[in-house]
Amino acid sequence: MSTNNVPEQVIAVGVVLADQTRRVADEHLDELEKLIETAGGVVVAKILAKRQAPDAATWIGSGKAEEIKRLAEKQNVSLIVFDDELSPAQTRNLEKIIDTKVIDRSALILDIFAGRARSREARTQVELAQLEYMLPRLTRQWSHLERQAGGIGTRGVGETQLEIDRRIVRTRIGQLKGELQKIEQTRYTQRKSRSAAFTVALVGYTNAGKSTLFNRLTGGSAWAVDKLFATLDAKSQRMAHPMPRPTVVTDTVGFVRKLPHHLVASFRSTMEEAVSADLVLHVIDSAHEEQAEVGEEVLRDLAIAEDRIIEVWNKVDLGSRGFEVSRSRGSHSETAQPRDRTTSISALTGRGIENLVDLIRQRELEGGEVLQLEIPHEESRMLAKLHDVAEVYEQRSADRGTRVTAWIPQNAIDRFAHFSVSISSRRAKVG
Ligand SMILES: Nc1nc2c(ncn2[C@@H]2O[C@H](COP(=O)(O)OP(=O)(O)OP(=O)(O)O)[C@@H](O)[C@H]2O)c(=O)[nH]1
Ligand SMILES: [Mg+2]
Repeated sequence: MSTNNVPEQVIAVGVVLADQTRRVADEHLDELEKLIETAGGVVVAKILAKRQAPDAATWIGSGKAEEIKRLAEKQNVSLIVFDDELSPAQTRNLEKIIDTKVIDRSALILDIFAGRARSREARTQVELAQLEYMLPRLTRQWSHLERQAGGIGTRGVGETQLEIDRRIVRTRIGQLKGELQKIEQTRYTQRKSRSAAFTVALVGYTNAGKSTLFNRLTGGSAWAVDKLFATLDAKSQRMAHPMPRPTVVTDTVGFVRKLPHHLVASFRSTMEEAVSADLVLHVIDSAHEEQAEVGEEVLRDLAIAEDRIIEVWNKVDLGSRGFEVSRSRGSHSETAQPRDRTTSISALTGRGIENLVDLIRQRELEGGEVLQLEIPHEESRMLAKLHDVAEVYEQRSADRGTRVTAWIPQNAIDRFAHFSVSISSRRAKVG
């Protein structure tokens, strides 16, 4: 938004419709303010317009727009940001009345993403989303010019230019889509060739504490700050705690209410990849219970089975609310095998982390069994195979063979079961 060091003065505008409560509208406007700050602006006024229904031409009504114009002049404001998505015509009408640049929440979020994207993939995704957002709005500058130049005679030229512009944008969109496909393909191949590590993805609302938790689990140094969309690139690292299996944790882009749908479409493959993890930790800020729904919706939309998700209520150091919430929400498990689907932590202080790590350990072991085997010396090929597919915890040579304690994935158990020297305990476990 601002390129120099002087922050832009901004007015944030929201609407309370008849079926909405003031509290929710205020919350949304506070979040918009945070987004504006993240983009480098300073909010000098927040305006909530009460309406039965949005105004077709100006969204907030022309009277309210006039009011904003006066305020903008007085406060030296250079940008008006609307919390709701405006149509290209509404933006145009509002700019005409207020005589100041007007953007909506989508444009603001795209701007933040554009400023933050680092990897080639993220940059490509953001540019694609920006161009898709821009395409239907291209008429804008030209309609201004057309009016200035005076209709007859100039109109044809303007339209031709507009068509050229549109064609350039469409061509670029096509190129970007092709590039993304290639990047995805490479990533897919890399993933397939990676070792059979257990994967854990951290997902959740922006600012919930995903990167803070990521750093705690991996000993890493992801950027964790009180800003929205601090993380734009999925980042993976080995778990630092001793685990039953090699474990890789992935930090991801946060969600936000009313995320521009072009952006959602662009980032979908990254999200899909992240949530193809063995386990998804849905990180929720306990002080913002309402944000949990946004995350749940995204997870539902990505078709993640509920039993692959653990709800992690974070920031419990700020109050005890998270504990109560997680208890009441987690109690109604529908599967035959009820298990811990929710836990509370403070990623900042470390409270509850050991418990969470234990939950992850439990999940890692679920897909197989820990067995004690004795593999005869003449079957050394089987021992090599075991090392390929299993996690070997202990191994020592005995008289007749090699004694091994290992976690073996379910689909390989049949091949090794007859070497087992702990059949009884295994039966007990299965039963
Ligand atoms: N009090 C408290 N603050 C926390 C806790 N966990 C994270 N925070 C703070 O919350 C802010 C956001 O944390 P991040 O880890 O960057 O959040 P994120 O989910 O990665 O956010 P995005 O990358 O923007 O989506 C930072 O200022 C953290 O210090 C916690 O358990 N307690
Ligand atoms: Mg982050």
